[in-house]
Amino acid sequence: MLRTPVVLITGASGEIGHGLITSLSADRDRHIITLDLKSLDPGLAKLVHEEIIGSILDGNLLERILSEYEVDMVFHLAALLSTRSEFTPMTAHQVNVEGTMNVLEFAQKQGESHGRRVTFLYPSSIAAYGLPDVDTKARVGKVTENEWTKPTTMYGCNKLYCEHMGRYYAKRYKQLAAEPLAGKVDFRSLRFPGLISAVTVPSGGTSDYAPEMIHAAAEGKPYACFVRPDTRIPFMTMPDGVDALLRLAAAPKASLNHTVYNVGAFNPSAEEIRQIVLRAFPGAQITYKVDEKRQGIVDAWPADVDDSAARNDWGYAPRYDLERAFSEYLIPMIRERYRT
Ligand code: AKB
Repeated sequence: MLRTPVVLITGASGEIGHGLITSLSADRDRHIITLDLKSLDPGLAKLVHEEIIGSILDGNLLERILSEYEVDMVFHLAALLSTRSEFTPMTAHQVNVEGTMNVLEFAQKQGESHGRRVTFLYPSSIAAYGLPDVDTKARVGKVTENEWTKPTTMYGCNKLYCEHMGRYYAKRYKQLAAEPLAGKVDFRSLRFPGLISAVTVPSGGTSDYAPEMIHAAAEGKPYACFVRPDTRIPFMTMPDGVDALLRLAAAPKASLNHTVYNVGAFNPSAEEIRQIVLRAFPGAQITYKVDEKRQGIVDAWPADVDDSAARNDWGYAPRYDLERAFSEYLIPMIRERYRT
């Protein structure tokens, strides 16, 4: 039983959790507990106070955590990504929507029980957008948070709905009750672009072609890219993604004019990524084998995002543009990772 404030990270063994645990654990006053179906890498497990193996769908388990800890911050990372969700839409809805509802309700009860606001960080996605066709996508360019939000995937629908649900908990929760109950959950969400990590490889997403291409080249494996060369969506490096989550978590509440913020860093086409990778790994075999169905998903995502609200409200400032992302982060670290 730990009655000092703790941070809960759900889905902690995934790609974002990896970087987040490392950064958060630098603050020794903050205890971290994690909840995931999969166990953490042993190096990360050492950095957390308790690693709980289990599901966000397990109400009894959440009750147990509620009784043992005073959680005042939640990073709710658990989710099924866009490609995987299309194969199992019911499971996607259970994990991405019902699971999120469980974790929001958990945060609400935490706030009611210890009396402090629970900061709730929710990574949403560019999948919340749905552009009707590639001509419109090319014409509109950067999108703001409130336009073109007609997602075309189960995952995108789940993310958009949960953004609304988070806002409901923060502002209107049980609005007809005698006592005011809203505001216990301080919901803050980022719409992430494709994230590219040098230390982990994603699985189950549709922006995966970029990280897959880079990691395959470094490993000396051939790679067939599943989208057309001219495909363009926004990306950012994982360190910038983790930094954005931490900055948004630390921002004074009064400075936040929105609950959901776009964040982006660079938006190369698939062919531009291929050319950079070929310069770094001249022998790499990168070809195209377009999967029209997955292509359709990426074609509905915006070519770029307008993230001026994040920059103005809480100082979002990615360290890596396209050039620096590859020369200072991805290429050197990935080379190191696969060095034999
Ligand atoms: C996915 O491809 O599903 C994710 C995302 C863009 O949210 N990486």
